[in-house]
Amino acid sequence: MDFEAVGKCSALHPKPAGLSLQYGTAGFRTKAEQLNHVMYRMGLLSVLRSKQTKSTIGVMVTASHNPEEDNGVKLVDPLGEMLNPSWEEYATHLANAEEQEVQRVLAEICQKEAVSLHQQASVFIGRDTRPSSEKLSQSVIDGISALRGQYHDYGLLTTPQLHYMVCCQNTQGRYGKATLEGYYNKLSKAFVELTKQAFNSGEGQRCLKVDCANGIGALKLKEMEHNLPRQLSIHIYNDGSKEKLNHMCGADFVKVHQKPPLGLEMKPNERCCSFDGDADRIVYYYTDAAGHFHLIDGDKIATLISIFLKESLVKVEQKLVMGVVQTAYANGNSTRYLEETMKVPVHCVKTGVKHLHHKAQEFDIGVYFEANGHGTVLFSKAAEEKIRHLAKEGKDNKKREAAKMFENTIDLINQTVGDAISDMLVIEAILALKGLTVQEWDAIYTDLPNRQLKVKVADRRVIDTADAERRAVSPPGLQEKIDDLVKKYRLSRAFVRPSGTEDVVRVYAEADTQENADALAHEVSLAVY
Ligand code: NG1
Ligand code: ZN
Repeated sequence: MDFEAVGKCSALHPKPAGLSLQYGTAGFRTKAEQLNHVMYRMGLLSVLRSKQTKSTIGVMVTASHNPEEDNGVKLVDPLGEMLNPSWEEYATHLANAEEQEVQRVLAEICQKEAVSLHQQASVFIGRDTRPSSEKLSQSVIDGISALRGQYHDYGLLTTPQLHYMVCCQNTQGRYGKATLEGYYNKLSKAFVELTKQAFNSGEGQRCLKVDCANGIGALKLKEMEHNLPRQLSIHIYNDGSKEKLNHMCGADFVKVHQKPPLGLEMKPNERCCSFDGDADRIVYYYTDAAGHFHLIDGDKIATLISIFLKESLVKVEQKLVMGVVQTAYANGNSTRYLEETMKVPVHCVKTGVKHLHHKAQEFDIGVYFEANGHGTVLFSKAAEEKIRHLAKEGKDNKKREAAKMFENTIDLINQTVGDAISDMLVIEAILALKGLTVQEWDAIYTDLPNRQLKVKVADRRVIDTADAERRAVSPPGLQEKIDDLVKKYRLSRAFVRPSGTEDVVRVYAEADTQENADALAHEVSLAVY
């Protein structure tokens, strides 16, 4: 194939002079007005990746929890996973190529990856509700069309919905139907079945307030709501009709500031949750009678789900190995609770969903969550088959019924990536089944007080880390300084790492009291300069 059409069209999507971007942990992210060329080129790259894998590839236009003026793009691999690391490099290379080099870079990728240009290409596209997203996704389409790829534009989707569509398409429907209706039906059917017992026991309505960050989550939750049992009464706030996306609301705001979002009024002990801007993260929270705010983050979500799955395993009498995967940001007390009380193996990996996902694949049941609320559960093929077989053919009635519940849990979980809607339904089902209030869930263990800070430095790449980002190996002397500061406090821990999505260094500290965690974070941030 000649790349002439690519060249012509490329001129319509010019790269701003001198601009260099990197495909980071969440794809490309920056100010929306700088992304036209990146979108076009990711359209091109998705066609090559599709030809090479002989599968449908996804392209999602979103900047998740970042400000409304930003945007971003990431590619989704055939089974709904994040893009393969060597292709991340091609993405960076292609995005930064000067106009006249684009065709050559494409040819190089084709040669290196033995891409057969005669192969058909198919790409699925989704986008969030940012004002810039529609135009930018049109640039993706221009790229796909320039290489004569086929595409399906789903328009507005949550990020995890696009991952789901791609996975369904490439597994010939075994994972579900690659339509929004298919997604809603799969999840709501599993939820209805799973909660039948709890909801039919005559208990009143269960209310949940949901802050949708003024983003796509509101639209999609509204589309799904009527499929859910009326015993779960969902109240949507920050639906985007009044305020700006992610502004003083959403999962990231609530987690980082440890306070409620704007636009959602909380009465004492009401169960509330927040999605982020593309609905792949979720955190829960409530205020107690004294007006104190309590955050229930990804670590506590992972713990609740792990407890439920462990109990389910006992009921079906299956010896499947379960593991939990966390990052350095996991609260120290969550790790202790999982390891010491629950006796579940816990692994710490580098920040970024792809690292967690990869590690979780090593278990029969791999639960992974970032503290910020991004996470899901993976079931090995063998584990899933065992449970489904038992649910269908099990001789023992009790065990068969337990296996059916387990099967519904599996179907309710979006295994391709963290999914706020799916995670919310899993949590609501578990709380209803176990008859737990939000306070009881919160009380499973007590979080160590902690603080996260951002530090602007001249070049964040001078910081290099090891041991799943828990230690700084450069610049020399920094780790020693951090060690000395940590020694000053009780139950303390601190680390620094360069962000993969923002031009900042992140500082994390925990200690016995909030004052001490704040002081330690502050002192460590001074050591970073
Ligand atoms: P960076 O900017 O690399 O810290 C943030 C989150 C990650 C992950 C990515 C992608 C924290 C501390 N970091 O990465 O966990 O979610 O964004 O969105 O929350
Ligand atoms: Zn997100």
